[in-house]
Amino acid sequence: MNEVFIDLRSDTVTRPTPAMRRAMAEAEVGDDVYGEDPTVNRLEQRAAEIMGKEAALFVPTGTMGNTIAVKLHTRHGQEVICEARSHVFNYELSMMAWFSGCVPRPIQGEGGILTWERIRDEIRPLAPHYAPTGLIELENTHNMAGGAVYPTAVVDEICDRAHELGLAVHLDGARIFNAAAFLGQPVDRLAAKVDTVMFCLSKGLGAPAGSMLCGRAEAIDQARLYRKRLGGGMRQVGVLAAAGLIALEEHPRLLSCDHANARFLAEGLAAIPGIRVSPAVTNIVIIDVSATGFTSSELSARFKQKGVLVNGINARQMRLLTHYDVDRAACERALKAIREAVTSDTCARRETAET
Ligand code: TLP
Repeated sequence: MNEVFIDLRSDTVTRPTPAMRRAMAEAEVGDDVYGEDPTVNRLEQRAAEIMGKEAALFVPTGTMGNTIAVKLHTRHGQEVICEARSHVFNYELSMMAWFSGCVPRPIQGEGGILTWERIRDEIRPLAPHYAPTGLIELENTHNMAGGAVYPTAVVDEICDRAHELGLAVHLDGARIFNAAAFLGQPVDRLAAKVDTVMFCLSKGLGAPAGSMLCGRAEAIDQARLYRKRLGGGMRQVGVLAAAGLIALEEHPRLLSCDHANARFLAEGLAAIPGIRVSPAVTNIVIIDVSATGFTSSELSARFKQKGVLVNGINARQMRLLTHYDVDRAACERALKAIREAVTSDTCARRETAET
């Protein structure tokens, strides 16, 4: 995308930093399918250490990490409990059905956050009419709930109770480092009780590609085979792991800047007529634009004309994400452009909408 745009569509859009590019150019590599890429091995070891798990697997995408996790914990014909707006249910092309033969059992969480109370009544035993529950899946931070963060005690309780029933818990921690920055707790504490956790190097942490799936050594050995089945055996991929290592070691401490920028954006957006803002907790701001008289796709086009990229979630809602490539000055410019795009003929549009 052209340099002139301020890109708030996602935190996936960051480009590798100069340090990452240098590390990529200099990376020691080998064939990772033979386990011979020293940079990948180092990344997997560090990811496991930082996440407090026995082992980790480098996967090309978060979607592949979640897909493998669902497969690890379930059998065909089971249900996966997840939140109604979760990524695994809404944005992964039914991978849990396609690869694992499972159906989702989506449950509405309060602000995107599930509790054991909400989950408990949805757990199904094998019975003449039921598909039994195979897995509980949580998302922290919760993307479409505006970057909402799970209180760690809530995750712990879900895991404890699930384990008592012999059920595993997988955490989609695509943005778990944002949750950790918000809570002021280390990521291994947040993920202490989950059976597997996937996190993305390529979102807030800024790497060009890659995610990690972490868990028990035996599970990760099995996951390596599923990755190969999915076509994810990546050979001399130390060139990407090198950027991932920088993302993992250096970038978590920068995330609170993104959070401050998101709050700044949220406050500015709330002052624009017709825009309703959900509280910005981490780096995601969700706005309802219905009272502007424009649909979100109309606004996307208008913002783009003014140099700002924002995607709609649906006709009424839009999502803005802060990340390494947008600083405070860019947020200020974005707010100015958004205000102009919304207010230039809002009144006229509103009158039209009301008649
Ligand atoms: N999220 C992307 C889009 O797919 C919506 C984004 O722009 O936010 N879990 C969560 C919570 C995610 O937000 C995403 C990507 C994934 C998993 C999948 O990661 P990738 O894109 O690497 O497959």
